[in-house]
Amino acid sequence: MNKLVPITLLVVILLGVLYVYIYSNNRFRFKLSDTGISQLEPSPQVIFVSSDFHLVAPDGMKYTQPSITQGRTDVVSVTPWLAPVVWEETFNEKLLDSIYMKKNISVVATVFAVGKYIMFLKDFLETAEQFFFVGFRVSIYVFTDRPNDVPHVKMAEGRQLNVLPVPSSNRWQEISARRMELIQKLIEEKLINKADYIFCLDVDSKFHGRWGTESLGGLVAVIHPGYYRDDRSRFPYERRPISRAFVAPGDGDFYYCGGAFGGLIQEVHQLAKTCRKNFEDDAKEGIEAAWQEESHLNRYMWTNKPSKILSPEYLWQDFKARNPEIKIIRFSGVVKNYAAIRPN
Ligand code: UD2
Repeated sequence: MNKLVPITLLVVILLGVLYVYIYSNNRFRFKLSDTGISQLEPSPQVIFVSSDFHLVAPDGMKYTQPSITQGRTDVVSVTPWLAPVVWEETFNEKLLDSIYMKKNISVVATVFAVGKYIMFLKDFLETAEQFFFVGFRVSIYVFTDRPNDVPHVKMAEGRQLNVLPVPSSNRWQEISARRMELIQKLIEEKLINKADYIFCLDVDSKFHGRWGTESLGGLVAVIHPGYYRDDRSRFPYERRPISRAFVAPGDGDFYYCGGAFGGLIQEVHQLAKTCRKNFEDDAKEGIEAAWQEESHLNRYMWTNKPSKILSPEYLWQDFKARNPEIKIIRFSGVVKNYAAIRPN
C-alpha cells in the first residue's frame, strides 16, 4: 500500500508532462503560406506569422563574409528602436534576393496619375521595369482619371499593369490626400491574402537604381531628402494641436516622405485606414493638415514605429545636389513646374 503512493504520484506527474507537451506542440504548429500569413493545422488556434520572419537562405550559397566590426561609419544604419536603416553597402542584394525568391513573394506598387500628372507615368513605368523588384512578381496599380492616356509599356513576364479609374479633382490637395482612402479600399477589395507587400509611390518620379528586396519589411518608411540633416524643430510636421496630425515640439524621430511608403499588406492597410479616418475627421472640422496625408503619415509613424527605414537614396529630388553620403540614387522626383501641372 505504501509503495502505491509514490508510483501513483509519478504516473500523475508523467501524465501532466505529456499533456503540456502535446498542448504546446499543437499550439505552435504552423506553416508559412504564399501570402505570408500562416495557417495553423489542425489546431483551432490561429497564429499569424508574416513572411517577413523566417529567412531561409538556399543551401550552398556563397557570398562575401559579413563583418561585425567594419561597415559604413558616415551614416546611422539602425534606429533607437533597432529598425534597420537601408543605405548602399549595408546589405547583400544577392543573398536577400535568393531568400525572398524562395518565398515566391508578390509585390504591389500603387501610383496616382490624375489630371496632367499622367505625363509622368511613362517614365515611371519604364524605369520601374528596369529597377523595381526585377525578377519578382510585381503588380502595378495606376489610379487615373484618364485611362485612355495610360501609355503602353512592355512589361516582363510575371509583371502586370492594372488601371483603376478615379474621378478628376479641382484641388491637388484632395488628389494627394484621397490616396489613403483609395489604397485602403484597394487592399480590402483586391489584395488581402493575394499579395504580400505594397509600396505607394509618387508618379512624378523615376527609378535610377535598384529598389528591391532590401526594402521589404513590416512597416516601411522613407526618410525625406529635404530634412534628414535637420533638427526636429525644423521638420514641417502639422503644428496645430487642433489637427489629428499634430506633432508636439520635441516629438518626432525623422521626417518621412508622403511620396513613398510601404510594407506588408496588413500593416499598410492599418496605416491607410488610420490616416484616412484622421484626415476625414479633421476635414469635418474644417482642418487640413500642413502637408495633407504626409502630415498624417508622420503622426502615425511617431506612434507606430516603422520596422524598416529607407534612406533618402529611395526618394531623392532631381533639383537637389547629391550629398556625399548618398552613394546611389534609386528613385528621385523630377523637376516640375507646379503652376503648369496642378489643377489649382
Ligand atoms: C509632397 C510629397 C507627396 C505628398 C505631398 C503633400 C514627396 C516626394 N512628395 O509632394 O507625396 O505627400 O507633398 O500632399 O514626399 N497627384 C496627381 N495629380 C495632381 C496632383 C497630385 O496625380 O494634380 C498625385 C501624383 O501621384 C503625385 C502625388 O499626388 O506624385 C503628390 O503630389 P505632388 O507631387 O504634387 O506633391 P508634392 O510635390 O508637394
